[in-house]
Amino acid sequence: MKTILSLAAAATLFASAAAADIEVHHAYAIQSSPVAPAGAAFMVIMNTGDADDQLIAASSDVSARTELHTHIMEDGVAKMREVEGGFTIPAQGHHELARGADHVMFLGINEPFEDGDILHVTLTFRDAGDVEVEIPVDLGQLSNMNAMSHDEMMESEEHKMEHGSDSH
Ligand SMILES: [Cu+2]
Repeated sequence: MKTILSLAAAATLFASAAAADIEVHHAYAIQSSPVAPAGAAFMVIMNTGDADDQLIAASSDVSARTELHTHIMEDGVAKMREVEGGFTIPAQGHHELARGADHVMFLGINEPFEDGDILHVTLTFRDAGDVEVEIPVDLGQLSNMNAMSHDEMMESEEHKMEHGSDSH
C-alpha cells in the first residue's frame, strides 16, 4: 500500500475539481491491458464538509458502461464486482480509489486509451450532486499494476505453502 500511495503522490498528472465540499485529487486512468476493452480510474476524493457524502454513480462517454467497482478475494483469487451503494466519503476526510481496491470501471471502451488522453467523467454524489472531473490517461501506471499483481501472486503462493496447501 505504501508504494501505491507514494506513486500517487509523486504523479505529476492530476485532476482536481470542486463542487460543494468535494475535491478530487491525483486522478489518473489506465486501460486494463493493451487489448482489454476495459479501463479503470483511480483518485483521492476529499470531503471538506461536516457531513459524510456518498459517491453513488459515475458516468462518461468513453465507454458503454461506467461502474463503481471494488476488489474482493474469493478462494484466494482477486475478483472485481460492482458496488451497488457506492463509496462513503467521510466528513472532513477522504476516500481513496486505488489499485486492488475501490475504483471507477470503464466497460466497453469506445477507443483505446492513449497516454495523455483526458477522460471526462461525471461523479455523482448523494449530497454534492454531479462533479465533473478530467482524468488523464497514464499508461505508465499500468506496468506498476502488473508488477504489483505479480508480487501479490507470489505472496499468496508463499502463504499457501506456509499453511500446507493440497498437493496437486
Ligand atoms: Cu473493475
